[in-house]
Amino acid sequence: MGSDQANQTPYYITTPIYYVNDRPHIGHCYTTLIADVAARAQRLVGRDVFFLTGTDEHAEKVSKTAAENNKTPYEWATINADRFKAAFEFMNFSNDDFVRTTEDRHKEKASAYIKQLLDQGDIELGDYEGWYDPSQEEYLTEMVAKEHEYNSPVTGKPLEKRVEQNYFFRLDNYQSWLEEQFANDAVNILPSARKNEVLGRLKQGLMKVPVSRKIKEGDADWGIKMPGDDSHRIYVWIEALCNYLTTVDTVERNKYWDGEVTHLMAKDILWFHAIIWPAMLHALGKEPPKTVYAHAYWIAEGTKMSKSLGNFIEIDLLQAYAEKYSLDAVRWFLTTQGPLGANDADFAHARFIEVYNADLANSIGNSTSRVGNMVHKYFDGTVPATCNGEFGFPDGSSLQTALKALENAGKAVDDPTRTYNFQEFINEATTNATDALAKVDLETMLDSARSIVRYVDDFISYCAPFTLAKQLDTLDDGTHALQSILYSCAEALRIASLLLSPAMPEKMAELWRNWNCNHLTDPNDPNSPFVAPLAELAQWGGPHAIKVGQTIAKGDALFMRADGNEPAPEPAAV
Ligand code: ME8
Repeated sequence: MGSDQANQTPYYITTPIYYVNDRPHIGHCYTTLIADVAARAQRLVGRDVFFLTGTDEHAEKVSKTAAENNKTPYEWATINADRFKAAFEFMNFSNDDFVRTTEDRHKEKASAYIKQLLDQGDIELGDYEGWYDPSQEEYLTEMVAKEHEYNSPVTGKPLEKRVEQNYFFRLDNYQSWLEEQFANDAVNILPSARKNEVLGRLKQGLMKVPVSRKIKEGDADWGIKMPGDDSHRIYVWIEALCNYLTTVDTVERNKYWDGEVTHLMAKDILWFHAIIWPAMLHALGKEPPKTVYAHAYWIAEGTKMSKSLGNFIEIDLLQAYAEKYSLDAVRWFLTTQGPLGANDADFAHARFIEVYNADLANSIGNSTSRVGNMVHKYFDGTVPATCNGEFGFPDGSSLQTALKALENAGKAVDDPTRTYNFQEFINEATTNATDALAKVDLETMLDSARSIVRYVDDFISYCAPFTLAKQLDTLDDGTHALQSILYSCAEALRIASLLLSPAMPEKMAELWRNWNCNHLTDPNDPNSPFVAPLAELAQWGGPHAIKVGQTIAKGDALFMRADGNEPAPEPAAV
C-alpha cells in the first residue's frame, strides 16, 4: 500500500435495487459481485465499509406479474425478494444490509424526502404530455423517443403517449450545479466513455422530470402515496433512488453517507444515478455520490439476453458451474471477464474453461501446490528459514548457488545476471492494486495479484530449486539457498493470496488453513475480518509473515485442471 496509513474515510458501496417481477439472473449477480469484491478489497485495506443491495418492489410490472401469477403484489414481491436473497447468499456476497422498498424504514423516509422537496418548491404540480416506456417504467424526452422510433431504447417495445397531471421535480434548476460537479470531478462518472455520454446529453439541457403517477381506477394498491395528495403515487424510480439514503439515514449509519459513496449499476440506468439522483440529493442538502460507475452488459454465447429468446443466464446455471468448478472459480470468471469497462462481455463455456485453466489451475493453484510440495519434500513440511527476498548478482547470494546447481546439472541459464527483489516487486504490486481499487478497476487490482504469482513461477523456473535439491551435498551453502528460495516463494504467494481473496474468499481461506496462516484472519470463516490493514498484512517479513517453523500442509490442489472436452454444466432440471 502506498502509505502505511489506511484511508480512514468510511466507504459506502451500493448496487441498484432490483425489480422483483422475476428471478435473478447473471446481470444482477454480476453487479452485486463486483460490489462485493470492491467491498471486500476496501475492508482488506482497512476501511470501514458498508455494502448495500436490495430490491425495488413498487413497480407496475411487479403488480402486473403478480396478477398473472395469482398473487398479491406483496406476495409476489416477497417470493422474488427471497430468490434474490438466496442467490446472493449462494454467491457469498458480504452485503451489510438488504433493503426492500416495501419496508417501513424505507417508505417512511422516502416520503419524508419527497415532502421536503415539495415544501421547498423543488417539486411542483403541472401538466405532462410525453412518451412513457412501460417496460422500463421511465418517461423519455421527445428526442430520445424519436431517436428510437418511439420504441423503448432498452427493450424495443413500443412507447406509450401519456397525458397526465403530475408532480415534477425542477431538475432544470440544477443544470449549472451539475455541470460544476462533473467539471471539478466532485462526482466521478466512470468509465470515461460513459461520462462523455452523460455530458453530451446534459448539454442538450435539462427539463423538469415527473415524480408521480396519477392513480387510476383499477390500479393495484401498490406504491407510496404522494405526501399530501392521495390521488398520486410517487413514481417508482424517484422512490427507488431514495433507498441509498433511507437505509443509512440513521444515527449509527450516517457516517457512511458522509464518507465516500460509490454507486454501481449498468449503463441502462446511468442517467438516473448521474443526473437525477445527485440533483435530488443537493436539493435535500446532502452531498452527492463521489463515484457513479456504470458497467456494460453480459451477453450469452454471443447473443443479447432477452426474455423472448429465453437465453438468460440464471442463477441455476451459475450454481451448476460452481458445483463443478467451485464457486470462487465462477466469481473469478465473472469478475475478471465481465463487462466492467465500456464493452459488453460474453459468457461462453469455452472461454470459462480457458480462463479457469490459465488463471486458476495453472497459476495460483499450481504455484501453491508446487511450493507446498517442495517444502514437504525437502523440509518435512516446515518452513525452514526467513529471508529478505533479495536474490541476485553479484552478492553471491542464494540465486548464485541455485545457478551453480543448474550449471552442474548441465543446464544452460539464459541470463546469469538476472536479479529478483521480492520485496520491491510486491510493494509495487500492492500499491498498484490499491490505486486501481480507488477507481473500481478490479481487473487491474486482481492482475497485480496475478503478477506476483507469475513472478514466483518465473523465479522457480529460473533457479530450479528441484535441481538444487539434488546437489545439496556438493554445493557450499546449498541448503541455505534452497531454504531462502522456498521461503520467498511461500511468502510471496501468501501476499498474492491476500490480494486475490476479495474475489476468491473461500479458496484463499482454504490456502490459509493449509498453510497455517491463522494470523491473517480466522481461516475457518472465509468472511471473518482481517486482523490488520493490508499495509501491515502484506509486509514482507512483517508481523504477519510466514514464520520459521510454520508448517505447510500439502492439501488438495486449490483448482484441478478442467477438461475442455467435457460437456458444459447445465442447470439442474426444476
Ligand atoms: O433497473 N449485464 O432494476 P433491474 C449486466 N429497479 N448487468 C445487468 C444486465 C446484463 N445483461 N441486466 C441487468 C432496475 N443488469 C431498477 C433500479 S436503482 C435505484 C433501481 C443489472 O432489475 C445491472 O446492474 O432492471 C442493471 O443496472 C440492473 O441489473 C437493472 O436491474
